[in-house]
Amino acid sequence: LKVYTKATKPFEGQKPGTSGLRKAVKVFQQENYTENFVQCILSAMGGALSGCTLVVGGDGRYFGKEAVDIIIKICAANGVRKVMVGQNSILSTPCVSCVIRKYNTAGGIVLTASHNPGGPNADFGIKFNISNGGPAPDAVTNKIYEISKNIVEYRICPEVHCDISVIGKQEFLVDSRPFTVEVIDSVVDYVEYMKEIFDFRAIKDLLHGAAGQPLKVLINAMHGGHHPDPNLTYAADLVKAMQEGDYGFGAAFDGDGDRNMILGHKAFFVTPSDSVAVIADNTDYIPYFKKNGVKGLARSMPTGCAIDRVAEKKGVEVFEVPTGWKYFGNLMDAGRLSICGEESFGTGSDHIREKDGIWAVLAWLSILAGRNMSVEQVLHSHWETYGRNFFTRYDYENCESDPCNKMMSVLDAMSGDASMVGKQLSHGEKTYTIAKIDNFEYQDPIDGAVAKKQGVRILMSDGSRVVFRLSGTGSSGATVRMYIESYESDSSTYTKDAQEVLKPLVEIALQLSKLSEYTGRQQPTVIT
Ligand code: VG1
Ligand code: CO
Repeated sequence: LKVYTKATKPFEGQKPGTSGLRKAVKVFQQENYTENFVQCILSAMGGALSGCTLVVGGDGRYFGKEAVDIIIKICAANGVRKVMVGQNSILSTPCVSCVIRKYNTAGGIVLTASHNPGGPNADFGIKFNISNGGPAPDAVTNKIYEISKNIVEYRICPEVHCDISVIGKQEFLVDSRPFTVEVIDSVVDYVEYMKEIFDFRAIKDLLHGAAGQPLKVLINAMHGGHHPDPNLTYAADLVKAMQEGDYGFGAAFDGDGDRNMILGHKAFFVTPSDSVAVIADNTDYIPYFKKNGVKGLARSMPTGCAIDRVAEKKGVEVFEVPTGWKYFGNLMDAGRLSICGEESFGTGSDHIREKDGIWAVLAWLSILAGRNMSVEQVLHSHWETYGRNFFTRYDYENCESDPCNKMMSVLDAMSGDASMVGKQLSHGEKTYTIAKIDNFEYQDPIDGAVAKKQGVRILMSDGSRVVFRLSGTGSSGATVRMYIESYESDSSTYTKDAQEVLKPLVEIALQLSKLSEYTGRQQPTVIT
């Protein structure tokens, strides 16, 4: 088969965000848009490209199959030896990570816009994962972006026609070099791995009620037709069904299966920041950790600090990284990080290099089985030991970009203003004193890479925190995220509603940032 070189022109804005390039489907459908970006990914691989194997798959949203077809044709023309594709283009994000690692491939391309809605009038996304199975670090995504600004041509082999509905290998000769497309089962490798990590027998006994009542479980695998973001607002169906009281455990996943929300009986809500802390505290019930030990823990900066307390008690390192799973990878590769999470419903471990929703559910079920407790009992026991980190996030979606950028620069200026430290801020009975204010900067302890301006943090003298940042996954306008956290060690507060406890700090944060003025919004789009 023949390789063609097609002339093209750069598109503006092919800059991967927190988690790949996310745009409206219509943007990806423009002539050469997707081709350009895929060529940039491959070109950025440099010497690692020729003769390599890549994994390709996604969450099955609109435009996924078209994108797979384009990727295969461009890979064929760029000297890739083999592409492993999920059957019908489907692989969850954790599964892509698992397959990359299992077969030692050079990387993979994930086709998803995750928690953004899908469909012809909604979003699509392309993300490159490197050979460790994790999202490409900034150095790689910056390189992709640089190449995208100057691209003049791409290579394509239009005659590679594959049937991705049939599992098995299809062989081609491209420019007289062999090229293989292997269609793989969408779940088999992942399921096998989960069976190694967890004690399925114990989970089965729990579900069947070997030690008492059977545990009834309700799962909502959210999909791209809706807003597939597992939180109390967008997974309202699940919450409502759980409130009826028939089920003891509920969970929702996002479109690509890497996020999770955990609910107990009657929709008792586990915040993601607590969830990861509980898992870290209960590793005895998970065979993988009994075998490998727990080397270190981590969270993203805006995530509630519950896991820090677990790390302290266990005497292991704890890391605070910028938002986005790509920042955990190096620590895991270096053997310094075992379990980590983000407040945005992301939980995971070093079993792969992506967050993993199904893994989180299996971890929770293992803990419930091991401790013979309900979700709510596990949480209460956790708070009794460690105190409770109340946490909430306010999202203001799709605002006008300019005023939001302005607000962030005003906050940034505050973070450099020494006179802010010691300032007292009050609302009602509550008074907070600013202990520190900065724009979060992270230096990767392994490769020294520096990520700057990752969000303005206002740290109060009692350990409470307020964080402001702009989303890097939206496809239009600006989304402001405001994160509020406060720690309580008085057990009479543990059963209180987080919104009630955090109200004064929320009001203080809104006043300080003048958020309503800048965004024009009186209310957030979503509270999580
Ligand atoms: C959001 C979350 C972040 C998460 C990212 C990707 O990013 O806040 O914690 O890692 O989405 O998740 P941002 O920049 O919009 O705040 V996923 O499931 O969309 O890959
Ligand atoms: Co996701």
